[in-house]
Amino acid sequence: GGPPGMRCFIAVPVPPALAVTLGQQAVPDQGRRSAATDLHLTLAFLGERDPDWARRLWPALAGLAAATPAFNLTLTEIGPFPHREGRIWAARAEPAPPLMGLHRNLWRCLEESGVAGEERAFLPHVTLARLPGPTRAAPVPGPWHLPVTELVFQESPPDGGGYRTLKRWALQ
Ligand code: 2AM
Repeated sequence: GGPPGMRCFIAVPVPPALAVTLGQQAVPDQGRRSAATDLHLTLAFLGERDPDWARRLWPALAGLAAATPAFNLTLTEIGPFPHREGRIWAARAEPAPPLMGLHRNLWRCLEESGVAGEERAFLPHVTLARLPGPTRAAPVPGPWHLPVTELVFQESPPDGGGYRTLKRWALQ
């Protein structure tokens, strides 16, 4: 019984103009491209959660967004990525202090709500394609610039892709 859980995560969305630019970059053969409207940089993957539980996080997340100045982030290169056994083709973001600070403050909020910290290290990236296996394609040097102006709370449907934005907060 009980309401079904939803798979969800908190992310920085990629604005449409940059999504178009990133969508024009080549991905390795047989890569399954992410839809332009799905591009994001995940700050916190929450896994399966009850929608009511998620809603109770929202005031703290609104407070965090309102207290965080917007900033620009450099995407340094596009290439293979160590997560998921190298089966991800992603734009790598520099671990700049404003991003790492936002990530730390977000996790402070989440831990106060009882969310256990993540096992995998935070390697900031925007996934552009999923690959059937590791690739030998060489990385493509950037830079590209990601304006970090919003946080989004998104639901990831079980069949992958087509994320649904449940809530959106503007940074300061
Ligand atoms: P990925 O793109 O590197 O696979 C929706 O699936 C978002 O949550 C994606 O950004 C995905 O990262 C991320 N995600 C999925 N499972 C995760 C996990 N166990 N730990 C951290 N992030 C995860």
